[in-house]
Amino acid sequence: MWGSLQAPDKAPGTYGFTSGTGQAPQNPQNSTEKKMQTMKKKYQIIFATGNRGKIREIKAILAGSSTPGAEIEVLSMKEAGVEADPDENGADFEDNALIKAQAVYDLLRSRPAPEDTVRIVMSDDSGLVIDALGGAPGVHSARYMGYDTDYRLRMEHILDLLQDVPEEKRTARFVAAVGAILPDGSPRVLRDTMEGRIGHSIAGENGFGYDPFFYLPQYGMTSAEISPEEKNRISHRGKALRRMLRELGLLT
Ligand code: ITT
Repeated sequence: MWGSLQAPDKAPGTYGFTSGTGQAPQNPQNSTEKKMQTMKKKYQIIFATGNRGKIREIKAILAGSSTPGAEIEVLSMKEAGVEADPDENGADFEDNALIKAQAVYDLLRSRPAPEDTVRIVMSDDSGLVIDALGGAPGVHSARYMGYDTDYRLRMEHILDLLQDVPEEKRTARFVAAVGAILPDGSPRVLRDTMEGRIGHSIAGENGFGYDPFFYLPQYGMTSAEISPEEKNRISHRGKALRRMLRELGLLT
């Protein structure tokens, strides 16, 4: 069953799905809609993350993506009954994304997915890259100044570091590497970014982490001030996740 996910000759979003077009149904009750319901292939995506801000965004992004032919259930690792906390010692976002996904994949080995369900373990390794700080905090974003340090303190500290940095040099980006371990154990990973600047103050209640000082010039607001829907539409996470689903044939 899994081979089909990797088959390059299959059109995206059509795995295990027969639309029934081209042939009149034998039984009028057998509507195309009914067939779609009964023939939808089940996928379970388990996200190797313990970050509540991330999983909230991931679920909203996936709920807002139409996936014909597939019924997709998204669970955090905790909801799937496992918890992994591997050493994120990779050289870059991609390495760390695969380290996390692999750890959860390994823990789930002893608990096979239901017969009719294709299970994919995914992960998101992300961070804020500030050009004027030589790319910091980068892959260390979560642990910058200590895991438990309030984000307001971290942002105030960074604003202090950047106080003499002119507007045009305050460029920054959020980066997200989305990893996937397919049922046969093969890895996939890709990254996307959201470009912006470090603002001069902290504003907004939406999002999480460093959003309140990440200024988006095209909106004149921070990524904590735009709506969650808008953030998911343009964000590093939204773009990387949708691209991964497209590459797996799960999104048209
Ligand atoms: P998991 O490893 O359990 O997924 P984590 O928070 O440790 O959670 P990362 O190592 O990928 O995850 O670090 C990502 C950090 O980057 C995150 O904790 C935030 O500080 C920051 N970050 C990433 N995406 C962000 C976003 O959309 N908005 C604000 N901050 C973000």
